Amino acid sequence: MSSQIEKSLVLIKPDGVQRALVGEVIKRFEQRGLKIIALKMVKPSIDHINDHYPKDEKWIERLGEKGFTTFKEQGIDPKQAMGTADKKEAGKMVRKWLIDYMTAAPIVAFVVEGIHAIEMVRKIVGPTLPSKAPIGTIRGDFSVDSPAVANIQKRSVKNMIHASETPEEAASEIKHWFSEEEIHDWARPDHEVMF
Ligand code: IDP
Ligand code: MG
Repeated sequence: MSSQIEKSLVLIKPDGVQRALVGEVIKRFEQRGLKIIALKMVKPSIDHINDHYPKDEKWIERLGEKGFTTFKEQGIDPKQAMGTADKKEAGKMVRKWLIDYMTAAPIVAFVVEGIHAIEMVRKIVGPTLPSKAPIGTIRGDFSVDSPAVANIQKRSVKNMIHASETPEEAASEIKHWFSEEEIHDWARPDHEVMF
């Protein structure tokens, strides 16, 4: 079983903290059987967030593309709404808004450990865009934002949570946010009943 145990990084973004939903969010991971093994509140610097998010072209283009997909569905002209129809240009703009959003106020960072934790956490959180997130997910239950509004207002989509997407992302993000001494090894006795 131990080879299936993964670690994932979760951030409760400023909107989640300011809306006093920290307890509600943490509860959802704990009740699923996942374990919190590190946790802190931080007001991150611009540099820290800039290094948290990938800088490669592919990731930036994907960021631009997410909004364009919604624009297309809503019949919005990206050039008129954002001043560009180029996904790389749009991605660069969104990345900057994202840094503004993530550095505006304190966030809560934690590491979740458990079976298939990376995929499990993403399932609990829901897809990136709250407007498309199913009810029952954190994003679907507590947020409604869409690029159709956010990109026109020149701000990031407010979706309450960051969660690692891949094992590679999880490993580098955990290292970026926590030192080894801040990560704790402890046992949940209820796991003996659960597994
Ligand atoms: P994720 O947070 O679900 O992993 P990513 O694609 O990695 O999603 O995007 C990082 C963050 O960028 C999102 O959580 C969201 O806050 C913001 N974002 C993504 N797409 C858009 C967009 O089209 N407009 C504005 N903000 C966006
Ligand atoms: Mg991501």
